Amino acid sequence: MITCRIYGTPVETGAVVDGLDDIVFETVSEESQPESRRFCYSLLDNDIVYGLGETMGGINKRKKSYVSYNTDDPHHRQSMPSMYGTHNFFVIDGEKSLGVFVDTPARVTFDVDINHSGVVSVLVESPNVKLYTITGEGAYDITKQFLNIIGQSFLPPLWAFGYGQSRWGYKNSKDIDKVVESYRNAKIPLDYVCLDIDYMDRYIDFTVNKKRFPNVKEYVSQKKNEGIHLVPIIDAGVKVEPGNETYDIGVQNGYFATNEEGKPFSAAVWPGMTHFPDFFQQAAREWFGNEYHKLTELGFEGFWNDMNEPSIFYSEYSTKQSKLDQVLNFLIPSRAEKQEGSKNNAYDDYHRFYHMVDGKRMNHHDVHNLFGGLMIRATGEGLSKLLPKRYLLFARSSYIGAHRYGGIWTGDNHSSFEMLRQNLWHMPALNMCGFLYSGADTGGFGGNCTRELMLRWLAFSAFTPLMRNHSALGTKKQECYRFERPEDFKKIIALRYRLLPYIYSEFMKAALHKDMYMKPLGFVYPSDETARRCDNQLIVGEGIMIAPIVEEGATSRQVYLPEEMIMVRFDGENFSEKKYSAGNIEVKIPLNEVVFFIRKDHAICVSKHLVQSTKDMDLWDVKKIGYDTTYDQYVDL
Ligand code: MIG
Repeated sequence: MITCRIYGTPVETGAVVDGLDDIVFETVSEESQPESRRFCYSLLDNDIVYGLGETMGGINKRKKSYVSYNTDDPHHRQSMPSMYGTHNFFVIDGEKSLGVFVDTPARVTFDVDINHSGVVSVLVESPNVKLYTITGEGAYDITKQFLNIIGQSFLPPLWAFGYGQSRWGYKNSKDIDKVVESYRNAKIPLDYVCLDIDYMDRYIDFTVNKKRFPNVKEYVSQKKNEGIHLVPIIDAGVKVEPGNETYDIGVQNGYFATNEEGKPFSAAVWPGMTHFPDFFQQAAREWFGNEYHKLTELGFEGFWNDMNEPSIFYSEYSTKQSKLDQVLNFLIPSRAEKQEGSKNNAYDDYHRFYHMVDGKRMNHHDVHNLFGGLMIRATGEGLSKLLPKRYLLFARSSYIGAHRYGGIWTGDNHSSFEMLRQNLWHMPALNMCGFLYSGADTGGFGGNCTRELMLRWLAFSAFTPLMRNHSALGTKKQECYRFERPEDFKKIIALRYRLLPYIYSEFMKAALHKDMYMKPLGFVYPSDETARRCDNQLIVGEGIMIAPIVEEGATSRQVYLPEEMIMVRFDGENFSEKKYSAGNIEVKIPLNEVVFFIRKDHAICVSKHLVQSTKDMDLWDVKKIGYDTTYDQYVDL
């Protein structure tokens, strides 16, 4: 059962779109409105708090504080309060269970059992909020009720489930060719390569640098014939550049966010000074979404959206630089970022521009957490009009509801086992908030990735819908073929491809049935206390349990089997199966192997042959492994 209490006059966020007739709405009437509101929920000792999407920490969110205020902070650490997205849904699960969705674009702080308070305290920094509470039969049932009202996940094409290679630093078609050739030579499957900001002409959205990509249209189609999709990045800020069509149309029609004087607000990001599209206006969303035609006409079918918190280096108000500084920063954008205080200015700057929200001029700060998600919506709506088939889209900043238009990746993590564990913890929490298509920068964005870390991380990412190796400029290159014995990497990515009939099928089922694709064990075995406390294993789809090695130096690990299961080992060619009864087992997992478990009385489908790209994949050419039962494959190209 779902109840929604409406306080004040909340902004329509677009998160809840379905089942409205079954929700009990109550308007809370009051004489005067407070500036902020606090809601508290008491916890029993045994309660687990699940959810909160893209926040740091484990599967159980207890004993930490989280702040929903979309932030570009590339130094990921356990103590960071905010990440890129706002996903204000959590479930308290124990003897009784309760789901809570705090629907507001305002800043929200969640103190979850801080100092053993035994309380979840939610502070909303606005009088206006819709507070949904959901009761039901435990965490899984409550989450499914929530997924039912926020609408169906975006459906990516099959190739988006292939393996992708990316790196900030690929400059031109030659760089891309080298990457593709090296993967093909090493016989490591690859489906797409991402183009980071250097493909653009001076970081201007919807342009392609002609020197770096001379015949881009032919190039895109040539790569597609080789089974490789190219996936360009689009940033939120539109360069101030009279004569550029995107800029001109935006200015002429009032499609940009405005400053205190009502003129387009200027903030510096990669292209130098930019204006931010006012994604709160429907007309602006349509315009921006349609601008993608400049790229879809060249053959691109997939995109990633970055800097949509929005990230700000400095603004027309926070620039404290000499003319020379400004010129240098303009010429060398990376210099601008390093300027003292440039990042910290963002918080003040978020108070210095405005949007038109349902005909009302509103300060950005008050609707901050919605901005990124609305960019995803603009992009997704545009692409579904421009392309006859499914597109790939994943973005950095998001709000619940944006999952209907695209996926997300978890931003600038770094090369460490801690971040691999975080990736495992993030996945079910994101799934709870509708974001089924997601994944992390495999191998880590910042820092240098070791061979061991990359192999272990790939063995986990092999199960996440988005499986992309991405790294930052200046870090050690981490394409799989650069490490010793690339055949070990091939083995793991081969497993991903052999499992694609299952992964793709289970993803589609989860999306169409408004279900989760990756679940904590406690969702599936709620009355098993050991399963509930397990935070290094996950259920993937209906039939698989994974228990990856996420500790540095480990060569084996303990795996908890809540029920009898079949352990499957993949050696690069063959799947070997062995039955184990419920309980703890110690499992050796060599660096170049993937081990997973098939749940009792479940079967799964695997491809009989390995392909180098999903383009050559026959999803029906499968064999069944696991228990002697049927498997309903969902295939729709
Ligand atoms: O200020 O486009 O998270 O994936 O490689 C950094 C360059 C901008 C941040 C993204 C990252 C991307 C990088 N971007």
